[in-house]
Amino acid sequence: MVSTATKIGSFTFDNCLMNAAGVYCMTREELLEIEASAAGSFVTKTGTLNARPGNPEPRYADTLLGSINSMGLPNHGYQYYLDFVTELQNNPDSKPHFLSLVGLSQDETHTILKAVEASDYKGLIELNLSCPNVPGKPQIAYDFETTEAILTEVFTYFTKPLGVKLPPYFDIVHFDQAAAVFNKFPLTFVNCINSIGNGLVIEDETVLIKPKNGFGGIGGDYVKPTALANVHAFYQRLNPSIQIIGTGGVKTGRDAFEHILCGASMVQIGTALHQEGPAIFERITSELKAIMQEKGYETLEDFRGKLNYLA
Ligand code: RRO
Repeated sequence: MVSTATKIGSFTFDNCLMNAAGVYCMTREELLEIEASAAGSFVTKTGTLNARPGNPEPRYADTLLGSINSMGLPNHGYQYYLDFVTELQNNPDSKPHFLSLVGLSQDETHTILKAVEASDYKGLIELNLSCPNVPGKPQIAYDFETTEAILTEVFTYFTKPLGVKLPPYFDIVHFDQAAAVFNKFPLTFVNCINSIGNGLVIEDETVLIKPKNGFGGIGGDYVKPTALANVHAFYQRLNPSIQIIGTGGVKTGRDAFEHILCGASMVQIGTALHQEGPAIFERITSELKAIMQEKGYETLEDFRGKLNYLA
Protein backbone atom coordinates (compact mmCIF):
# COMPACT_ATOMS: atom_id res chain seq x y z
CA MET A 1 0.00 0.00 0.00
CA VAL A 2 1.43 3.36 -1.08
CA SER A 3 1.07 6.08 1.57
CA THR A 4 1.63 9.84 1.41
CA ALA A 5 1.37 10.18 5.21
CA THR A 6 3.96 12.34 6.94
CA LYS A 7 5.04 13.88 10.25
CA ILE A 8 6.05 17.39 11.25
CA GLY A 9 7.44 17.51 14.78
CA SER A 10 5.18 15.29 16.88
CA PHE A 11 2.19 15.69 14.55
CA THR A 12 1.12 13.08 12.03
CA PHE A 13 -0.74 13.84 8.82
CA ASP A 14 -2.59 11.35 6.58
CA ASN A 15 -1.42 13.28 3.52
CA CYS A 16 1.65 15.46 2.89
CA LEU A 17 -0.27 17.94 0.69
CA MET A 18 -1.96 21.09 2.01
CA ASN A 19 -2.68 24.70 1.06
CA ALA A 20 -0.01 27.41 1.13
CA ALA A 21 -0.75 30.37 3.38
CA GLY A 22 -2.64 33.04 1.49
CA VAL A 23 -4.75 30.65 -0.59
CA TYR A 24 -8.16 29.33 0.57
CA CYS A 25 -7.49 30.42 4.13
CA MET A 26 -8.87 33.91 4.75
CA THR A 27 -12.18 32.80 6.28
CA ARG A 28 -13.52 29.88 8.34
CA GLU A 29 -15.60 28.87 5.32
CA GLU A 30 -12.54 28.58 3.06
CA LEU A 31 -10.56 26.76 5.74
CA LEU A 32 -13.42 24.28 6.21
CA GLU A 33 -13.31 23.56 2.47
CA ILE A 34 -9.63 22.59 2.81
CA GLU A 35 -10.44 20.59 5.96
CA ALA A 36 -13.09 18.64 4.00
CA SER A 37 -10.76 18.02 1.03
CA ALA A 38 -8.04 15.37 0.59
CA ALA A 39 -5.46 17.82 2.03
CA GLY A 40 -3.59 16.58 5.11
CA SER A 41 -3.92 19.90 6.93
CA PHE A 42 -4.46 23.61 6.41
CA VAL A 43 -2.54 26.77 7.26
CA THR A 44 -4.42 29.97 8.01
CA LYS A 45 -3.90 33.33 6.31
CA THR A 46 -1.13 35.13 8.18
CA GLY A 47 -2.82 36.89 11.09
CA THR A 48 -1.70 40.27 12.40
CA LEU A 49 -2.51 41.90 15.76
CA ASN A 50 -5.44 43.81 14.25
CA ALA A 51 -7.60 42.95 11.25
CA ARG A 52 -6.41 44.56 7.98
CA PRO A 53 -8.25 45.30 4.71
CA GLY A 54 -5.03 44.90 2.69
CA ASN A 55 -4.05 46.72 -0.51
CA PRO A 56 -6.47 48.12 -3.13
CA GLU A 57 -7.83 45.76 -5.83
CA PRO A 58 -7.02 44.34 -8.29
CA ARG A 59 -4.27 42.85 -6.11
CA TYR A 60 -4.00 39.28 -7.49
CA ALA A 61 -3.77 38.08 -11.10
CA ASP A 62 -3.38 34.66 -12.68
CA THR A 63 -0.96 34.50 -15.59
CA LEU A 64 -0.10 31.82 -18.13
CA LEU A 65 2.81 30.60 -15.98
CA GLY A 66 1.57 31.36 -12.47
CA SER A 67 0.42 34.38 -10.52
CA ILE A 68 1.33 37.80 -9.18
CA ASN A 69 -0.05 39.26 -5.95
CA SER A 70 0.22 42.27 -3.75
CA MET A 71 -2.54 41.45 -1.29
CA GLY A 72 -0.95 43.51 1.50
CA LEU A 73 -1.66 41.10 4.34
CA PRO A 74 -5.47 41.34 4.42
CA ASN A 75 -6.72 39.23 7.35
CA HIS A 76 -9.29 39.06 10.15
CA GLY A 77 -6.72 39.51 12.91
CA TYR A 78 -4.80 36.68 14.61
CA GLN A 79 -7.50 36.09 17.25
CA TYR A 80 -10.02 35.04 14.56
CA TYR A 81 -7.67 32.30 13.33
CA LEU A 82 -6.46 31.33 16.82
CA ASP A 83 -10.08 30.90 17.99
CA PHE A 84 -10.89 28.77 14.93
CA VAL A 85 -7.96 26.35 15.15
CA THR A 86 -8.45 26.05 18.91
CA GLU A 87 -12.14 25.25 18.39
CA LEU A 88 -11.35 22.61 15.76
CA GLN A 89 -8.87 20.78 17.98
CA ASN A 90 -11.76 19.87 20.33
CA ASN A 91 -13.01 17.54 17.59
CA PRO A 92 -11.13 14.23 18.02
CA ASP A 93 -11.26 13.66 14.23
CA SER A 94 -9.68 17.03 13.45
CA LYS A 95 -6.43 17.16 11.49
CA PRO A 96 -3.54 19.05 13.12
CA HIS A 97 -3.23 22.60 11.74
CA PHE A 98 -0.81 25.44 11.16
CA LEU A 99 -1.52 28.94 12.47
CA SER A 100 0.34 31.59 10.41
CA LEU A 101 1.22 34.82 12.21
CA VAL A 102 3.33 37.97 12.08
CA GLY A 103 3.25 41.45 13.58
CA LEU A 104 3.81 44.69 11.70
CA SER A 105 6.63 45.39 14.19
CA GLN A 106 8.77 43.22 16.43
CA ASP A 107 6.69 44.33 19.42
CA GLU A 108 3.50 43.25 17.67
CA THR A 109 4.99 39.88 16.78
CA HIS A 110 5.88 39.27 20.43
CA THR A 111 2.45 40.42 21.62
CA ILE A 112 0.80 37.91 19.25
CA LEU A 113 3.13 35.02 20.08
CA LYS A 114 2.74 35.60 23.83
CA ALA A 115 -1.04 35.42 23.40
CA VAL A 116 -0.70 32.17 21.42
CA GLU A 117 1.65 30.78 24.07
CA ALA A 118 -0.93 31.57 26.78
CA SER A 119 -3.81 30.10 24.75
CA ASP A 120 -5.17 26.53 24.68
CA TYR A 121 -3.98 26.03 21.08
CA LYS A 122 -1.84 22.91 20.84
CA GLY A 123 -1.03 22.81 17.11
CA LEU A 124 1.77 24.15 14.94
CA ILE A 125 2.62 27.83 14.45
CA GLU A 126 4.23 29.34 11.34
CA LEU A 127 5.88 32.75 11.78
CA ASN A 128 5.81 34.54 8.41
CA LEU A 129 9.18 36.23 7.99
CA SER A 130 8.68 36.84 4.28
CA CYS A 131 5.68 38.99 3.36
CA PRO A 132 6.84 40.96 0.30
CA ASN A 133 3.85 43.27 -0.06
CA VAL A 134 3.45 45.69 2.83
CA PRO A 135 4.69 49.09 1.57
CA GLY A 136 7.60 50.31 3.70
CA LYS A 137 8.11 46.94 5.46
CA PRO A 138 11.00 44.88 4.02
CA GLN A 139 10.92 41.10 4.12
CA ILE A 140 12.27 40.29 7.60
CA ALA A 141 14.19 37.17 6.62
CA TYR A 142 16.41 39.10 4.18
CA ASP A 143 17.84 40.84 7.28
CA PHE A 144 19.72 38.10 9.18
CA GLU A 145 20.47 40.32 12.21
CA THR A 146 16.82 41.23 12.71
CA THR A 147 15.77 37.61 12.13
CA GLU A 148 18.19 36.39 14.78
CA ALA A 149 17.10 39.12 17.22
CA ILE A 150 13.41 38.21 16.78
CA LEU A 151 13.99 34.47 17.22
CA THR A 152 16.30 35.01 20.20
CA GLU A 153 13.54 36.95 21.96
CA VAL A 154 10.77 34.56 20.86
CA PHE A 155 12.48 31.53 22.34
CA THR A 156 12.81 33.21 25.76
CA TYR A 157 9.04 32.70 26.23
CA PHE A 158 7.70 30.51 23.41
CA THR A 159 7.47 26.74 23.97
CA LYS A 160 4.96 25.63 21.32
CA PRO A 161 6.03 24.01 18.01
CA LEU A 162 7.18 26.89 15.81
CA GLY A 163 8.42 27.15 12.24
CA VAL A 164 9.26 30.04 9.93
CA LYS A 165 8.08 30.88 6.41
CA LEU A 166 11.05 32.00 4.37
CA PRO A 167 11.51 34.06 1.24
CA PRO A 168 13.62 32.55 -1.53
CA TYR A 169 17.36 33.09 -1.24
CA PHE A 170 19.44 33.28 -4.39
CA ASP A 171 23.06 33.00 -3.30
CA ILE A 172 24.95 30.09 -1.77
CA VAL A 173 26.46 32.41 0.85
CA HIS A 174 22.96 33.47 1.86
CA PHE A 175 21.89 29.82 2.22
CA ASP A 176 24.90 29.33 4.52
CA GLN A 177 24.21 32.47 6.56
CA ALA A 178 20.47 31.85 6.88
CA ALA A 179 20.94 28.20 7.88
CA ALA A 180 23.54 29.22 10.49
CA VAL A 181 20.95 31.53 12.07
CA PHE A 182 18.11 28.97 12.02
CA ASN A 183 20.35 26.24 13.41
CA LYS A 184 20.73 28.28 16.63
CA PHE A 185 17.05 27.78 17.50
CA PRO A 186 14.71 24.89 18.37
CA LEU A 187 12.58 25.44 15.26
CA THR A 188 10.24 22.62 14.28
CA PHE A 189 10.35 23.48 10.56
CA VAL A 190 11.24 26.01 7.91
CA ASN A 191 8.88 26.53 4.98
CA CYS A 192 10.57 27.30 1.63
CA ILE A 193 9.44 29.40 -0.24
CA ASN A 194 7.12 32.38 -0.07
CA SER A 195 6.51 34.11 -3.40
CA ILE A 196 9.48 35.60 -5.26
CA GLY A 197 9.07 39.19 -4.15
CA ASN A 198 8.51 42.23 -6.29
CA GLY A 199 8.19 40.87 -9.80
CA LEU A 200 6.36 42.77 -12.52
CA VAL A 201 3.92 41.30 -15.04
CA ILE A 202 2.71 43.44 -17.96
CA GLU A 203 -0.11 42.93 -20.46
CA ASP A 204 -0.05 45.10 -23.59
CA GLU A 205 1.37 48.29 -22.04
CA THR A 206 -0.07 48.02 -18.53
CA VAL A 207 0.70 46.28 -15.25
CA LEU A 208 -1.75 43.61 -13.99
CA ILE A 209 -2.27 44.70 -10.39
CA LYS A 210 -2.91 48.09 -8.77
CA PRO A 211 -0.74 48.25 -5.59
CA LYS A 212 2.91 49.33 -5.83
CA ASN A 213 2.52 50.25 -9.55
CA GLY A 214 2.17 46.57 -10.41
CA PHE A 215 5.04 45.06 -8.37
CA GLY A 216 4.08 41.86 -6.58
CA GLY A 217 5.03 38.40 -5.35
CA ILE A 218 5.39 35.78 -8.08
CA GLY A 219 4.10 32.21 -7.70
CA GLY A 220 3.42 29.18 -9.89
CA ASP A 221 5.56 27.65 -12.65
CA TYR A 222 8.02 30.58 -12.58
CA VAL A 223 9.18 29.73 -9.06
CA LYS A 224 9.56 25.93 -8.98
CA PRO A 225 13.33 25.77 -9.66
CA THR A 226 13.95 28.45 -7.02
CA ALA A 227 11.69 26.64 -4.55
CA LEU A 228 13.40 23.27 -5.12
CA ALA A 229 16.83 24.87 -4.71
CA ASN A 230 15.79 26.46 -1.40
CA VAL A 231 14.24 23.23 -0.09
CA HIS A 232 17.36 21.26 -0.94
CA ALA A 233 19.82 23.92 0.25
CA PHE A 234 18.17 23.98 3.67
CA TYR A 235 17.79 20.20 3.75
CA GLN A 236 21.57 19.97 3.31
CA ARG A 237 22.34 22.62 5.93
CA LEU A 238 19.80 22.44 8.76
CA ASN A 239 19.98 20.27 11.86
CA PRO A 240 17.94 17.12 11.16
CA SER A 241 15.52 18.15 13.92
CA ILE A 242 14.38 21.08 11.73
CA GLN A 243 12.09 19.73 9.02
CA ILE A 244 11.40 21.34 5.65
CA ILE A 245 8.03 22.24 4.17
CA GLY A 246 8.26 22.66 0.39
CA THR A 247 6.17 25.33 -1.31
CA GLY A 248 6.41 26.73 -4.82
CA GLY A 249 5.31 25.70 -8.29
CA VAL A 250 3.40 22.55 -7.32
CA LYS A 251 0.59 21.72 -9.74
CA THR A 252 1.21 18.02 -10.46
CA GLY A 253 2.18 14.88 -8.57
CA ARG A 254 5.58 15.11 -10.26
CA ASP A 255 6.13 18.60 -8.76
CA ALA A 256 5.29 17.29 -5.27
CA PHE A 257 7.58 14.29 -5.84
CA GLU A 258 10.45 16.65 -6.70
CA HIS A 259 9.92 18.73 -3.55
CA ILE A 260 10.07 15.55 -1.43
CA LEU A 261 13.13 14.30 -3.33
CA CYS A 262 14.78 17.64 -2.42
CA GLY A 263 13.96 17.03 1.26
CA ALA A 264 10.44 18.28 1.94
CA SER A 265 8.37 16.53 4.62
CA MET A 266 5.17 18.35 3.67
CA VAL A 267 4.26 20.08 0.40
CA GLN A 268 2.07 23.16 0.06
CA ILE A 269 0.06 24.32 -2.95
CA GLY A 270 -0.64 28.00 -3.58
CA THR A 271 -1.22 29.32 -7.10
CA ALA A 272 -2.50 26.01 -8.51
CA LEU A 273 -4.98 25.68 -5.61
CA HIS A 274 -6.22 29.19 -6.34
CA GLN A 275 -6.68 28.25 -10.00
CA GLU A 276 -8.16 24.75 -9.57
CA GLY A 277 -9.88 24.73 -6.17
CA PRO A 278 -9.65 22.17 -3.32
CA ALA A 279 -10.35 19.18 -5.62
CA ILE A 280 -6.69 19.62 -6.65
CA PHE A 281 -5.59 17.70 -3.53
CA GLU A 282 -7.23 14.50 -4.71
CA ARG A 283 -5.72 14.81 -8.19
CA ILE A 284 -2.17 15.55 -7.04
CA THR A 285 -2.33 12.87 -4.33
CA SER A 286 -3.26 10.20 -6.86
CA GLU A 287 -0.60 11.44 -9.31
CA LEU A 288 2.03 11.32 -6.56
CA LYS A 289 0.92 7.84 -5.49
CA ALA A 290 1.12 6.63 -9.11
CA ILE A 291 4.74 7.85 -9.37
CA MET A 292 5.62 6.18 -6.05
CA GLN A 293 3.97 2.93 -7.14
CA GLU A 294 5.84 2.91 -10.44
CA LYS A 295 9.16 3.44 -8.63
CA GLY A 296 8.42 0.92 -5.90
CA TYR A 297 8.26 3.46 -3.08
CA GLU A 298 5.73 2.80 -0.30
CA THR A 299 6.36 5.79 1.95
CA LEU A 300 7.82 9.28 1.60
CA GLU A 301 10.82 8.18 3.70
CA ASP A 302 11.79 5.82 0.85
CA PHE A 303 12.84 8.80 -1.31
CA ARG A 304 12.82 11.96 0.82
CA GLY A 305 16.05 13.93 0.30
CA LYS A 306 17.48 11.23 -1.95
CA LEU A 307 18.14 13.52 -4.89
CA ASN A 308 20.83 12.13 -7.23
CA TYR A 309 23.78 14.23 -8.36
CA LEU A 310 25.84 13.72 -11.49
CA ALA A 311 29.18 12.02 -10.84
O1 RRO B 1 -0.72 39.22 1.88
C1 RRO B 1 0.20 39.26 1.04
O2 RRO B 1 0.35 40.21 0.24
C2 RRO B 1 1.20 38.20 0.96
C3 RRO B 1 1.84 37.66 2.07
BR1 RRO B 1 1.40 38.13 3.81
C4 RRO B 1 2.86 36.70 1.88
O3 RRO B 1 3.48 36.17 2.83
N1 RRO B 1 3.17 36.34 0.61
C5 RRO B 1 2.56 36.88 -0.47
O4 RRO B 1 2.89 36.53 -1.61
N2 RRO B 1 1.55 37.80 -0.27
